[in-house]
Amino acid sequence: MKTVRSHRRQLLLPAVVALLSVTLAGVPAKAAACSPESTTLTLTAFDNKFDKDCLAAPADQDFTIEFSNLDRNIPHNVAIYEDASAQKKFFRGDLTDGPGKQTYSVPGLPAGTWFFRCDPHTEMNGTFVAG
Ligand SMILES: [Cu+2]
Repeated sequence: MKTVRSHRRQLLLPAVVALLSVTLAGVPAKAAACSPESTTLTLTAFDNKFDKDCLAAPADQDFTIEFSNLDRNIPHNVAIYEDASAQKKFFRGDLTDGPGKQTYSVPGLPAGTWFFRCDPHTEMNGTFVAG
């Protein structure tokens, strides 16, 4: 039993080290797709698309998203998650019936590069930069 266990550990450690170095070295510091300019953001949904694929807000500061939905009879929203898996939610705006407008008040996000989408139409999505 003991030999099997230590053997496993010997295999695991190099694998973890390899994974870490790929993670750290393999991704060049990519310039953010957009950068924060204001705590008042705007976003429009039209023809089942957002007009932006990148939103940005200062980290750790509450902000608003002035959301316009121009699609008649198609509800859209804006939700912000850690990543595209949508497992960790930062914010989920109520659905906005179209045509209509709604201002979302969003609590400050930690610094990082996150993900936003429309929940009913997950192909409507983009990058959210908090920095
Ligand atoms: Cu939608």
